Amino acid sequence: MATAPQSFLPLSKISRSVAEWVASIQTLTQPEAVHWCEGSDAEYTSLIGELTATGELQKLNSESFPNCFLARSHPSDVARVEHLTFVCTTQREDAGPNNHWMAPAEAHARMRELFTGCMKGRTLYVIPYCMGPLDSPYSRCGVEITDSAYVAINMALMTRIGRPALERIVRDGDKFVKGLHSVGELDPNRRFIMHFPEELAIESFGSGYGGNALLGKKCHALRIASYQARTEGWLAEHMLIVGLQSPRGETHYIAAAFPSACGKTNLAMLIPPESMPGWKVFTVGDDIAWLHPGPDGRLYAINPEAGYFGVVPGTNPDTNRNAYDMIRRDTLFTNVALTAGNDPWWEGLDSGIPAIDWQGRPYDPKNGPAAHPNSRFTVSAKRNPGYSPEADGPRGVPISAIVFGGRRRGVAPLVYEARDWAHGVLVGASVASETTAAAVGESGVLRRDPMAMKPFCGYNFADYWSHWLETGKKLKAPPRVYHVNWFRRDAQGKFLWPGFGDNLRVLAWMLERCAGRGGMVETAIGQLPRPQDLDLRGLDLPKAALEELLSVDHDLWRKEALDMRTYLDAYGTRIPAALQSELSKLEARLAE
Ligand code: OXD
Ligand code: MN
Repeated sequence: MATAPQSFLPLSKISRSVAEWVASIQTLTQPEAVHWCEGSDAEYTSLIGELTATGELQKLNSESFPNCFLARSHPSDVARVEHLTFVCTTQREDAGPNNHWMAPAEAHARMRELFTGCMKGRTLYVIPYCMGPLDSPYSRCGVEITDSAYVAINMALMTRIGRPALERIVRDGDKFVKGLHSVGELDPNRRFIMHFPEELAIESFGSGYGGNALLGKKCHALRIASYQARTEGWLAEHMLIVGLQSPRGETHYIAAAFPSACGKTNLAMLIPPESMPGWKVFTVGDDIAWLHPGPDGRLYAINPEAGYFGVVPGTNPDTNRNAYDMIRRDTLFTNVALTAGNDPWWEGLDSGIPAIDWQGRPYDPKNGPAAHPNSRFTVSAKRNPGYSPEADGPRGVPISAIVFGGRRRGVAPLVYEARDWAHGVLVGASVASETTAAAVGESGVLRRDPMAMKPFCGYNFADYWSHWLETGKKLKAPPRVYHVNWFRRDAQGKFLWPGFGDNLRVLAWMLERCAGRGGMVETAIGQLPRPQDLDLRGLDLPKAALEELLSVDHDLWRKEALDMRTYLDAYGTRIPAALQSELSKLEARLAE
């Protein structure tokens, strides 16, 4: 039911259910003060002021980086903690072999112990937020309670927070995700990120790192939302959304899933190479897509976020000009290094010299990189010069193609197209990628990361693949599905493909295919472009490199299919028959 804006009402009076929940958490955590976040600019500035006064934020050079600040986290709290992240469903099988599981009662009891009295002497911030445009039927709301002002300012940049979100919660019939967070003592031994999808609730303790603490992002918009999406008939995915306008003037939108720190932000903000004049690129989102079957039988995407929490190292004018320009003002940096002139510095910048490392020590290469490999920027999407005007629209954008990809030295070619939606689900389910610094643990280890959702799917992957297959059946015009690998290397370990802006050459082929024009060759794994089907004008790529990039080695692929079968076996009888049959068809084609 629509209600008039209630700007005269104190926030605590707008939604009785939110107020009651806040009161119960106040009793549990015993804070010194309670601050309801309005979401105004003045409030943001005042929180920044408080954090600067306590030294939690450091103001950067205001001439070169106006209104930019640096936060340094605890050195043991720099990434997501997948081993401490749990999905707590009543039945263990509903969380699946892809998740760590704990019974809800046990998880609540453990968390209650940690949260009891944990905010003594601290301020409790109440952050009502909306994931997605405030007026979109596809958006969903939540309220995060936290004792971290750093979290509050990050949430202000990353989501739509404050009074309008609270008013939307009332319009939604007081349905919202309850997210409770405390940094606790930042003790890795007292750290848990718990999800209760059946209760639409999150409890996170002991970490201030974005992916563990900004609960609107991975916890809500992926883990809880993926579960909710299944019950409501849509998909919550770890995907960027990008709009491409061709020189013919046609605009198409692509959603692309890659594991963390594999270049989603760069692809979402791609700058066309000079040798491809007339192309324009618009960013709708860089990390998460909520996908809904639309009334016309196409799939529509919204970006639930309103800002970017991107990996800083490697960002420079050649890799991502828009991101480089975007983070020169109004940006929060976490765990980057500093120059002597108080500018932020990171590996991959070709100007400036690091003087202080990410831990605040004088820089010494013996201590490792100057900026942490998972150092981050947080910035409003409005700062992106390529921000799509459609990103704030309530209807979302129609998706022409879905792209899956991983970071793989070999096996997967530069690009291939799935034969149809069901084959596309197998292609997505088969994604494998080398791990990165975005999560605690060894980097560079190859692991299966279906749909790039391994750390983020809030329920059993077998049920998730069934849901993907069912969603396809509801679409009259499903997107075409692709797999890409920008990271293939030669025998010497050198990347074969230049990547970044030149990835547009591959996307342009996909759009030609969607328009029914692009050429291809059938292979056992799907359809690949022939060299002449890719626009390679102006690109100096050796013929042998192109041949290798577009090659499919049947022996390696037979091993790949076998590995996939072993992987699927872990999901037992819940695996949809249609997925098994797609794998059998692939095996049969490879045996020919
Ligand atoms: C992220 C991640 O921060 O995937 O987006 O870890
Ligand atoms: Mn991500």
